Amino acid sequence: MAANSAGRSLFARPCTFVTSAMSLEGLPDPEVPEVAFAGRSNCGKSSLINALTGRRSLARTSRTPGRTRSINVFSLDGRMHLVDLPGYGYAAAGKREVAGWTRAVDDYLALRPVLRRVFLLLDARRGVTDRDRVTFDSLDTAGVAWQAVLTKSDKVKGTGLDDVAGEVESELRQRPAAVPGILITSARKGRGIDDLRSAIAVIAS
Ligand SMILES: Nc1nc2c(ncn2[C@@H]2O[C@H](COP(=O)(O)OP(=O)(O)OP(=O)(O)O)[C@@H](O)[C@H]2O)c(=O)[nH]1
Ligand SMILES: [Mg+2]
Repeated sequence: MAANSAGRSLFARPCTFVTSAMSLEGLPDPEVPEVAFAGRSNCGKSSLINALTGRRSLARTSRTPGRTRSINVFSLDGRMHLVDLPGYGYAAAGKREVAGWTRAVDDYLALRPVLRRVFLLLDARRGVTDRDRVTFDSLDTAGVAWQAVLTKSDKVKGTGLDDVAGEVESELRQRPAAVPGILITSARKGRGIDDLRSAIAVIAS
């Protein structure tokens, strides 16, 4: 089956909410392969899950940062889990709360046995920030395969997108656990969504 049609048929299956966990202990038994969506607060993780699954509000989104505050697991017809993580870099919530969810994300990324790939989302308007590099370091240290995804590409005009994509690619070349090649997406316009579905279908197969 061609990659794109495998992606489409995987994502034509029903996708349902499984659970919302504040720590590793609250997650389902590690039986189904998982892909997770990580990145700065507000970079578009939850919106991308909705675009992939064609569901407007499967994952909750918000215009203000700090919407997702726990590890949210969705099941793609029992074949794969899509995991929506809280964002990092959001300072407006209580210190203790931020510390709690940051720890949960760090534990998840380093210790989850069924985690097959992390999609590391970067807002195309900002590119890579120092806080993103902290997560790059953790993923490289944990040896988790990760792939960069530029989000909100509809917000960048002209050659700006090529510039940021080039900068991100040159950073990835220094990163041992990074999967080469970045995906350029727009949850709003649908750009890159089929490519991301295909990448996930390859991981599921
Ligand atoms: N223009 C545009 N806006 C987007 C896109 N994707 C997400 N957004 C907007 O960005 C804001 C944040 O989106 P979320 O999906 O909630 O971001 P998040 O990364 O899940 O945020 P946290 O849960 O707070 O970490 C919302 O207002 C979305 O509508 C996109 O592709 N294009
Ligand atoms: Mg979110």
